[in-house]
Amino acid sequence: MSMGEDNLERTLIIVKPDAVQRGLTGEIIRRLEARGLRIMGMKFMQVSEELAKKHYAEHEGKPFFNGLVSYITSSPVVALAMQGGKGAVAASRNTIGSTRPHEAAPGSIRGDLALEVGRNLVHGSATPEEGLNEVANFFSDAELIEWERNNDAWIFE
Ligand code: DAT
Ligand code: MG
Repeated sequence: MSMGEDNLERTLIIVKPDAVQRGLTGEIIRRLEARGLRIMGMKFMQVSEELAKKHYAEHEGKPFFNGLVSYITSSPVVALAMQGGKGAVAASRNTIGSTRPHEAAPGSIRGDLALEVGRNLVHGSATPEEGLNEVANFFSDAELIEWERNNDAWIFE
């Protein structure tokens, strides 16, 4: 890899319960991987109520908070830690599309595959700082692998 690890950004991706139930797990991972993000951790898991409340702490007290927690804990998810160079977190958010799928651009995951905010298929960290924190909430260090992908030099400048 031609870039230092210091330049890498991390994002927590969650393939949410609706996406897993709809058989869209592969489609969602495919789009993010094809964009160039490199998988550094991945697991199929049931999100506990405790982890859900921690993950969505910024939304505590909002009217949709309880619905959000019950949605993310309603059925298993696939959690991924992904990384890329500068701007990778912003790029992943664009690939995911606007929070409210009916406003999401066609070509984005939500814009192509979802309609409603409470069934928006996928989570992605909003900033590099959020990415670091959220990945740490979902993955232990032992579950994360720093590795060199053979084609990194063709994706990371
Ligand atoms: P995002 O998931 O795009 O990062 P967010 O962090 O603002 O969006 O909110 C987290 C989740 O909360 C979002 O995926 C869906 C839900 N949510 C946000 N705003 C909402 C609203 N106004 N009504 C209902 N659900 C909402
Ligand atoms: Mg968010």
